[in-house]
Amino acid sequence: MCVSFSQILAQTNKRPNIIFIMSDDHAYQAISAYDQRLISTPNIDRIAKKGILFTNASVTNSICAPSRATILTGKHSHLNGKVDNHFKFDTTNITFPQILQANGYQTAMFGKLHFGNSPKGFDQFKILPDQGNYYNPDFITKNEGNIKVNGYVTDIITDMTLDWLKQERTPEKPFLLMYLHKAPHRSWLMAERHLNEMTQKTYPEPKTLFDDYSGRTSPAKEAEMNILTSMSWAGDNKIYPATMDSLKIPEIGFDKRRFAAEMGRLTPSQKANFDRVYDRINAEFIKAYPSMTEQDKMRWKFQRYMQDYLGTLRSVDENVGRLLDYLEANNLMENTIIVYTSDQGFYLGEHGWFDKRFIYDESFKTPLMVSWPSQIKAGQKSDALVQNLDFAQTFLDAADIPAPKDMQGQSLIPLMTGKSWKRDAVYYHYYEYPAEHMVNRHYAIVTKKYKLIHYYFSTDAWELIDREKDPLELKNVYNDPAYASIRKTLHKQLDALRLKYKDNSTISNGYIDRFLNDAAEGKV
Ligand code: SGN
Ligand code: CA
Repeated sequence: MCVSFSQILAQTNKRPNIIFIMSDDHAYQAISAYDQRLISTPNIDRIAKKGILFTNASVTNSICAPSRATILTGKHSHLNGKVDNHFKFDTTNITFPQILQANGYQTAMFGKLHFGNSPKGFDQFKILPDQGNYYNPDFITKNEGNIKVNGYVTDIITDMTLDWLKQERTPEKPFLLMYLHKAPHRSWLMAERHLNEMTQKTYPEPKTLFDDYSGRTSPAKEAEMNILTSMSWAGDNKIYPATMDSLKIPEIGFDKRRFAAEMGRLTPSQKANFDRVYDRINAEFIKAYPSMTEQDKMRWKFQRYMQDYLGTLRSVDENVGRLLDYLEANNLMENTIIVYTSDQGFYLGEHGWFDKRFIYDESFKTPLMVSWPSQIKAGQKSDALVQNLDFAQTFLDAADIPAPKDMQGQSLIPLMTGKSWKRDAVYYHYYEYPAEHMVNRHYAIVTKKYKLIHYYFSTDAWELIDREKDPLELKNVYNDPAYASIRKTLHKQLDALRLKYKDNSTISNGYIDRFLNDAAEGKV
């Protein structure tokens, strides 16, 4: 006899708790469950060991707030309206937390949302305004107004999360807890306790650190996210303004202003700890700089970038461990779905880049692991083409609540519990251009074997990437006669996918007019 999932739920008579852990800009290359070259993340890896690790998870639009909007609504950006970071989320959208709350779930959110407004459907929230700050951050809270909390953001968000579990959770109800880190977002300020250790390490360079972008159409070369030419000395690499002045290094980007804004938040004792470490780095740099070639500078900046970026992840991993320890000690693992993911991936020097936005793997793909010991077998790995679009329906399915018909994802529950699940291709659309980092607009179809990408707006260019033969994604084979037939097939599939997801726009939602208006008013 075949027993359905809802029958199993009815038998156990207990809907699962859901803990959604998301970091901001966490590259899968920086999780040891995926890749051991850069950092060890034993606590995050615990989730993969207890459940399932996805090696082909991706986002529909690789940028922060749009990814979050897709997660909450289960809809692509062009339908939920949040196509970019600049404009507020449209709160007339129905989100899965609202549906869970209406169906008896207790709901809470702590950390970064980045919507420009407060979330609906939460019994409790404490969120960072906009991007938030690493040190002594402000929070917008549901019940206490705006507050400032002293300390380090990753520790504070975890404290809030644990306090809620200990003091506010109603044990009779299932809960949804969204635990959303700011780290490892730019400008990468790590906790004081990791400064000394993490600034003395050296890291292996990615194979494509010196990519010259010659094998692709113009957007890769035109983007402003190359570590050598777009990463700022002060704000990112922590080269102090006095050092820059003495060496006559020209500013890149926002540089000194952003640097001053972040550093200005530190207490004198925090500042002293930073100075102890960064003074040493500045002194070394002053000696080395005069004889550095451009290649040396790239290498030096890459190392500084990795030290600070990975430094912020040390506390994410420690704090995820604190949460998991609490859940284990309080018998809350068995029937709790725990997700660890990021709002998108990130370039850690691949193609010479930092940041995200592009559809090339390191930003298009995102880490994803899920545990739910009572339902999901431990130690699994899946290369299925799953997306952030699927979370809403997955959670509603787990709670046995029908999803609204206009959600566009697919529940991952059958896939994770060994039932049949199928998807041949996913759709991607990035819009935020012209804007910081200057990544042209593009939409694409991605299968396990190929990517067919259309860059439009300030250009009109197609790329075809053979993912199996060219895993580093260096060569556009769109005009190679050997790919004529696959190109034709992919074009057809892309047209069908755009129809299925109802995306017939290229210039979406008057975005460009709003952007230009804001630019004219000095808001961008
Ligand atoms: C900030 C960063 C950018 C980053 C965007 C979006 N610049 O503007 O490098 O791409 O956020 O990031 S900074 O100089 O202010 O650090 S997102 O994760 O919110 O989408
Ligand atoms: Ca992000």
